[in-house]
Amino acid sequence: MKLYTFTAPTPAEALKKAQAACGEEALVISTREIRKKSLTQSPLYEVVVAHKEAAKAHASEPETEVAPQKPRKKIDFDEEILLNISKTAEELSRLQADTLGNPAPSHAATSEISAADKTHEYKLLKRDIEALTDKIKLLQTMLWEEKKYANDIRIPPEFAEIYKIAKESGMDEKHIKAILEETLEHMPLHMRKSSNTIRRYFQVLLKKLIPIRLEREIPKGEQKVMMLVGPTGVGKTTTLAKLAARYALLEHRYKVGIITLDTYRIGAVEQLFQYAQMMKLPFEDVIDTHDFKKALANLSYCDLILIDTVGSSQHDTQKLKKIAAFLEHVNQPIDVNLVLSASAKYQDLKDSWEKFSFLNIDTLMITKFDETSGFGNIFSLIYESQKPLSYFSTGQEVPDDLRTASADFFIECLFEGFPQKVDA
Ligand SMILES: Nc1nc2c(ncn2[C@@H]2O[C@H](COP(=O)(O)OP(=O)(O)OP(=O)(O)O)[C@@H](O)[C@H]2O)c(=O)[nH]1
Ligand SMILES: [Mg+2]
Repeated sequence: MKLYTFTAPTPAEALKKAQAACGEEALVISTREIRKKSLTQSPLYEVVVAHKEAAKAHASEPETEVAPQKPRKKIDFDEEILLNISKTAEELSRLQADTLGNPAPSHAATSEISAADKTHEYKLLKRDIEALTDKIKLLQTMLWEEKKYANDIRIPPEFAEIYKIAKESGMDEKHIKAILEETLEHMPLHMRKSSNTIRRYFQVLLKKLIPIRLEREIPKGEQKVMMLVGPTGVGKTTTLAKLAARYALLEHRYKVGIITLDTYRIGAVEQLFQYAQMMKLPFEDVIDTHDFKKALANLSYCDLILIDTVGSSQHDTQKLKKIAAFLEHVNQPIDVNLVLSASAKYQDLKDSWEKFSFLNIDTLMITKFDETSGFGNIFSLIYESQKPLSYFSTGQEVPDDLRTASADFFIECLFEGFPQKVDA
């Protein structure tokens, strides 16, 4: 990184010269007035910019190269640049305020500056200040984070806000790094100019990384069997009840049957049986693989069969093997859906995924959207597992708090948080 100095009668012109010589991404270190306006001379302003490899050949006037006083660690130098940019913006704002606050002095020399010139200069200053304010916003955001990571891959200041959002959402560092690296390589330069454009670019990019399995009609004469598996207490039974209502009573009018394999936990059968009774849906509870075959046969007239399973900790291999045995025992294709809570840590989600994936998971159903503020953990799981999302559970209310998965909604939650219901 080298420093270059540019001078001109106005800060805006000096900045323009700097950008022409060093490019738009040159970082402004300082701006100051080095010569006061007099009767015979116009004022002179100096802008010092830092740039990796400034294109000296294009500079419109000779620049002074200012060598850093002593060798420092790169990150210290960068920090100094960040702070200096804030100072520069302050200076620019002050200069602008001075200009606006002291309209044309009455002496002859200044009266030569036409009103049109002043308007033009004001517009230039305003534009530059807006650009700097945007940079400062991003840079201030960047000052909070771990320097080690920032130093590892150099995050340009324009990406600081997006880095912060991703980090605070609980997204895995490895994934943030991979996505940032890709983006830095491919994002068109003109899009890097404002934090809003970068934010929009990221939203679109992340959306494209979210696979969704859309809800489809069940073809006439066919039967669909869906099984919900997952860790304890994530909301399998509640989600299954919501799905039953959706398919039998709300969005569709299918014949729906319910089977539970969860005869292990006290009260589990009762919990689901009550939902089935309320919705007047056929219900079968199953203890072993033989029963399972019989239950499927009993419900053969149904368009959709929903199967609830016992919650298994990812460390409980016995229970997981038992679920696998049920799946292997029937010839019928069964759609296996892993239910996971959005409020779990990424590491726990990853452990669950690793333990359950041998069941040949078809989709992920994500619950408890209303109980978390960060969705980066789920994003990372999707990124890692490449499994599509099918349904989101957004609260405890059966059947209302269920929605079909959508990348738009998911990314909205990732960036803005889950839109909590407002009590009437
Ligand atoms: N806040 C919130 N709570 C939920 C959601 N889904 C389920 N719950 C609650 O989570 C608790 C557990 O739900 P269950 O449906 O019994 O969970 P499960 O996975 O079947 O639990 P086990 O069968 O014991 O493994 C209940 O109190 C549900 O009301 C959700 O989307 N948001
Ligand atoms: Mg349950």
